[in-house]
Amino acid sequence: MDSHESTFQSALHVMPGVKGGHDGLPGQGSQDAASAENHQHDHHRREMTTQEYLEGIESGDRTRLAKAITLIESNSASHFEKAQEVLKHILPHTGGSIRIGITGVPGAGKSTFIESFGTYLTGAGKKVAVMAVDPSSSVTGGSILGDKTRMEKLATDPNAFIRPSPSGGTLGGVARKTREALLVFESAGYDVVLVETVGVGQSETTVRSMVDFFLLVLVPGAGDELQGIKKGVVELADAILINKADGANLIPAQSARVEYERALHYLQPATEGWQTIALTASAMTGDGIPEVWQTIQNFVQSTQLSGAFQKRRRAQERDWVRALIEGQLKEEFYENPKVQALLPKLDDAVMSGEMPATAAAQQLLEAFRSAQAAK
Ligand SMILES: Nc1nc2c(ncn2[C@@H]2O[C@H](COP(=O)(O)OP(=O)(O)O)[C@@H](O)[C@H]2O)c(=O)[nH]1
Ligand SMILES: [Mg+2]
Repeated sequence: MDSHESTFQSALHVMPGVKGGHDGLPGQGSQDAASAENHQHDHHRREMTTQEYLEGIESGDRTRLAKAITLIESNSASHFEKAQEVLKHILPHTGGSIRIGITGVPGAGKSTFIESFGTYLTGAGKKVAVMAVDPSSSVTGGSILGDKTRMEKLATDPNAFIRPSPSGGTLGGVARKTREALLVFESAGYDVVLVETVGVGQSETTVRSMVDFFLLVLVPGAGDELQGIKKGVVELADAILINKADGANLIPAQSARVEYERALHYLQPATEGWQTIALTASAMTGDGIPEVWQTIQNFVQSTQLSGAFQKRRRAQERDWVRALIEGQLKEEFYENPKVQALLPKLDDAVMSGEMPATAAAQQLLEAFRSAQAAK
């Protein structure tokens, strides 16, 4: 970890991500941020108790809140248990925020939008938490939310908290940590939680599965406006924001909005009872930003009234249990020594055409089951 606590208190309230294992589940001997923090700042090297974490979250003190999130992001087995204990206690105080996902290709203006939108919200008296889901961050060193200069005002805003993506490999691990951090922010009284992701692979679907409202940020482009973005992503969105609607881009942005609006009528809406809409804004000038918030408020009001809001949250909880189980099972399977011993041979046999894939899978599963039974 190259950053220290002073980062939290100094000009930029951007917290460091946590390096660690690859899966988001407790590992052995992985670098441990929570204890590193204690070693740096707590000279008697005493681990914080669950009670102290809970008081820290409740206090609203950002340094202590940061510690609780660091605990959640830790990959050590002992911290995992403590984190789960903390989560169990805060659970009754969660659920009160509006959870918003934001996606869009690099350069669309997500960071600039978050700065503008986040500042607008804190100006309206809201407490705003910003997180990112970026499974590539361990490779790239954090490609999203990394650009602090685009979020200068928000980063120093006492009512905003920016937390970069937890680093470490799999989307599943990053997703678990982000979801749990989201609960910590909610129990600490944050009103709006923004979760940013880039359009890579499955990460939009993952973020969609943890938020109430999903915003797709686009820029007006030349030619067919529907080219170049995956239709599947449009279908996840509750609103499409054509950003950079300023200067020479204003007119193209407005016509792009009309085109999207038309196209959206042919698509299945992402949320039951809500017609996905297209908006224009300029994250740079702030034009259209209040309308984005108004749209989200309309969405929340109408889906809460219809029950779609609550229904989605319940389904998300259920799906989350399934996702955790699937992740854990997969993990255990591939870490099983018998499977590890057999896998390369069977891979070769399948690739050389000596063995059908089904037979190879069967043999591996049997090896796994027998190893489990012998435990
Ligand atoms: N003209 C204009 N430029 C913008 C706007 N929003 C973002 N940009 C610029 O677009 C570039 C990419 O923005 P950034 O927020 O980093 O995009 P991200 O990769 O999606 O986070 C930067 O040079 C921004 O200054 C806008 O509303 N209008
Ligand atoms: Mg960015």
